[in-house]
Amino acid sequence: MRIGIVCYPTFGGSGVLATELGKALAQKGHMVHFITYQQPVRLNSFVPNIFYHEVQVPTYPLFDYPPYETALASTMVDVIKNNDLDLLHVHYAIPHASAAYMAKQILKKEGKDIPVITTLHGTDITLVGRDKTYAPVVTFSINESDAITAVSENLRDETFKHFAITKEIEVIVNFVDVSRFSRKPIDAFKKVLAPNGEKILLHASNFRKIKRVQDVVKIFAEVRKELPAKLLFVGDGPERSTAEDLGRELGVCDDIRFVGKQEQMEDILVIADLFLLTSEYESFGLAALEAMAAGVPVISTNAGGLTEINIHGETGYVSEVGDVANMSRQALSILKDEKVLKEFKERAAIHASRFDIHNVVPLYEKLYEKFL
Ligand code: GMT
Repeated sequence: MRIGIVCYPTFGGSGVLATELGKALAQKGHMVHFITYQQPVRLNSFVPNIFYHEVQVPTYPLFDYPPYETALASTMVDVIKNNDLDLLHVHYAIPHASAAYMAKQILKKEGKDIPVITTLHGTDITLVGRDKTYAPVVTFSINESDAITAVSENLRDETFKHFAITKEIEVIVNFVDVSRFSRKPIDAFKKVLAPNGEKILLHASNFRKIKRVQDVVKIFAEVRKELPAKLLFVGDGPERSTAEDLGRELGVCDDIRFVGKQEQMEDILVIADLFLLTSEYESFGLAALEAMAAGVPVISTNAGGLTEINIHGETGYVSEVGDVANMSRQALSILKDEKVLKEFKERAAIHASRFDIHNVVPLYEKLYEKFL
């Protein structure tokens, strides 16, 4: 098949998932054309049947806001026509689904019917998409898609709850390449971060408000009172300095390392003992799944789709949003006992393998085939 993939090229979960999907499809022999405004971060090696088309957004003094959606729709038309694409798969509704609708209509006038598949990822529905400035366009363009998928049952339910959707939404869960994440820890790396064998807690996100990173720091401070530990913050974003300030206030800053945005997550996750995800909402929590694939148990909230991947008492524990005391107790109960920690690590890895790339990518292929 000749497939167009549209996504955000950044470190966010939707872009990561879309890029990994494209790479997996290409490895299976499909021709995959990425259409984005920048090279996607996970598209970092040469794959013969992957093509990359950058969306250029020319500026003009009149434009306070350069019209990205128009440029994207025009690029879609160009790429679909010149590469005779069979379908277009857009990730994250805003503005990808509406740009795809526009491209589809333009191509229809020229006699080509391009099927559009929209995958909903989370904040495009639960946060940004619901805002009344976007909602009518989001509702319309989702309904105009030939197929709609959501990354968790929770997101599917939320979509029906908040938008007047007239079509079926298929749940195709996010996936992880288990073989990539199940590797041996690099000892030297671990020694630099935890020279005295301290336990390593890790949080990875875009540090937006919804992630409640201050709760991560508070949990770490509680854990630190009882055992030697280090906290690794991966990623960057608006709440990073809040986390740093709080760490200083709680006297644990020296044991916190901010390592910024990282591409080689598999090397970092494998040295961690516990992954913390304190979000107010997560449609799925791909970062937690990647941690589990690396054999790292997860302490998370029970928000959104998190309970679909983090199984309470098996792969980690879940708590009410903001219940720092409970999450700290849960973290300590895992970290304090080597035997318990080992069992949680094993179960996390086993559970993650249910979401292995080889189980999920065929579901997308099956969906695509319906339109060919
Ligand atoms: O979490 C973010 O803010 C990034 C966002 C994105 O769209 O890039 O992530 C969403 O999509 C991921 C991949 O499907 C999910 O694993 C995340 O849970 C979801 N984030 C939220 O729902 C907040």
